[in-house]
Amino acid sequence: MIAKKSFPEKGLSEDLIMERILEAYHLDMDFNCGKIFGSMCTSPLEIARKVHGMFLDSNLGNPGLYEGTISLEREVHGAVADLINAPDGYEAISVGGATEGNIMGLWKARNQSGKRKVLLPVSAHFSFKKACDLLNMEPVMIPLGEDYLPDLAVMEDRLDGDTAAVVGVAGTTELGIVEPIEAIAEIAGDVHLHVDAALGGFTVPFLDNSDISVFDFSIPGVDSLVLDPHKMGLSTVPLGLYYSRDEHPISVESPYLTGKHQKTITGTRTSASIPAFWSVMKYLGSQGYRKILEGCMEKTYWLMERGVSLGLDPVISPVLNIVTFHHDDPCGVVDRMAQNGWNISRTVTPPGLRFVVMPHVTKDAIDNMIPVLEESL
Ligand code: 0PR
Repeated sequence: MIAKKSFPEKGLSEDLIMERILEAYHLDMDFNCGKIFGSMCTSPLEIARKVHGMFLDSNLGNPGLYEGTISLEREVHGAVADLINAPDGYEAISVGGATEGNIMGLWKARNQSGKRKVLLPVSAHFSFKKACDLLNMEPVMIPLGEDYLPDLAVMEDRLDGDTAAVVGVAGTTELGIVEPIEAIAEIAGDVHLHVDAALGGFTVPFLDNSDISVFDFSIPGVDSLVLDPHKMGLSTVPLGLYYSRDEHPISVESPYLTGKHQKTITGTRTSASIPAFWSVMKYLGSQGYRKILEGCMEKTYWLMERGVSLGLDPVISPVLNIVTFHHDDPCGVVDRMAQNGWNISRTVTPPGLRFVVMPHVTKDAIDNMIPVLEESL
């Protein structure tokens, strides 16, 4: 527990405030320090920072006051709908990130089916555990095969008349695998299929790799999908985009506000990050994203090679910008690295060391990290 301190009685001068603020600011790790390998977020583009700062007042929980933000939101929703092949009649909702989007998808599935079981590959992000708990749904875990893909035979076997939803992941948190959504859709049949494309949404469309399977609404069985501008969308936190194939059926009336109803879980909600992302999208275009991702993939393979030269064994050949090496004591390595100021993360299935090669990870940063990793193994 944090000790109680008296709430400030008298105001302080700006100078005194900034002294303490700067002290705290410099304690935070900076993406450009070259030591962050465990984050799926990155330093937002300069234009995103600038625009985000301009829209601090905006609150789409009360949309009638923010016509400008809404107009940019519509453009974002439309353009991203094109990126993920959303069908006519789709609905898009800006959310705080994939956690919220995953809850929205399962919420829709539960209410429409009146059922509670969710088939969840072991690879699925822990946010689904929150979703199931909140929605009183029952996760039915689907094991992974030797290739770390969901065991489709088991999935088929577990799907029954009580199943509300099936989940597939495009860009798994631990390995960056794009699961075979098309095959999962075939198994799901009429059951709601929710795709978590938090990472894959802004990577797969920009990779020229025909080996990566399709994950989006071009598969008729995909009912809902979330993707995160605040990850490889390279914009500011927090922003996720939730898409539903048809109208999202859940809303409550919001009588005191300018909007007639709210569909989001949060009331006052993420807003400045929408114009910020609009700017990034316009600034980079597909070409810009492609180029940045190409750089990330080159560095990903470089990091893999350097790891292999230390005797580490990559779990898979990287598909997206994540390298994971098998390791028996990942917690120990992560802790030893952290003691020296380096941030890497661990995986559970299988136990391993995970490196996320976001745009802030430079080749020099990799070269500087490798000797520290060697000492920490
Ligand atoms: N789905 C997938 C596939 C994810 O990888 C994540 C987050 C989520 C959903 C949840 O997204 P939000 O946290 O945006 O709601 N995965 C990252 C991870 O666990 C989250 C993260 C982000 C971790 C930034 C560290 C960090 O610095 O690695």
